[in-house]
Amino acid sequence: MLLQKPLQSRRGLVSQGLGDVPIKRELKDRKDMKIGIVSDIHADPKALRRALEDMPSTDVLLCPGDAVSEYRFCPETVEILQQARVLCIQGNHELVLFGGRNPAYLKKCQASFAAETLDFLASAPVSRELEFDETNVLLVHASPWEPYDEYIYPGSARLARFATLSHDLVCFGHTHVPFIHRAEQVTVVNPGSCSQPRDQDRRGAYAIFDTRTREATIHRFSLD
Ligand SMILES: [Mn+2]
Repeated sequence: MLLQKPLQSRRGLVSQGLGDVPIKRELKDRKDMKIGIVSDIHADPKALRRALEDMPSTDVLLCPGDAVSEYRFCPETVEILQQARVLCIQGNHELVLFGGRNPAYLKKCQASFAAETLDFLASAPVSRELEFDETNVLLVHASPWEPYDEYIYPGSARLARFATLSHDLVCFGHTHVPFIHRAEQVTVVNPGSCSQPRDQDRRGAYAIFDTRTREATIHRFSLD
């Protein structure tokens, strides 16, 4: 059973989640920002570290879900996300783990790991709206529309619908297939997975969005 409704009201979102308020205040007046987007880490701290090392300098980092796996929580991954002040949402894997569908494993995690480490992801929202340098950003794990778990691949007929959103940038993951799409005024970015690519390219992936040019780029790095 899901604990939260995936897309929450606009007003509620910006104040939710750990670290959101101080970061928003700090970044509020910054111009020409680089937004780094890294997704579907699946409890692989080595791949996450590689992605962050490979990434050019950024002003803010976003993770649209699946930082851990429903059967493998990883405190090291969470520590990296906390240190880098990555703004996270929950993916389907966090929803299974924290939503009570894997109770025995959740109990084991609660006995093994610090509550604040678990809470970093357990208290994360399932969608988030943010604003950086007049760029309105929507972060969801798979899709902004019910049932919220659709797999949206490059070339999907669903992509046209993004033009109906009021955001400048929509980021999601879930498919582990990176791509950038322009639906009229809306830039759609799936950064792929930093650890488990599912396209033809065996390298890890992340994305950068530049608020000055409003251009997104996909970057690949070696996982060997
Ligand atoms: Mn995933």
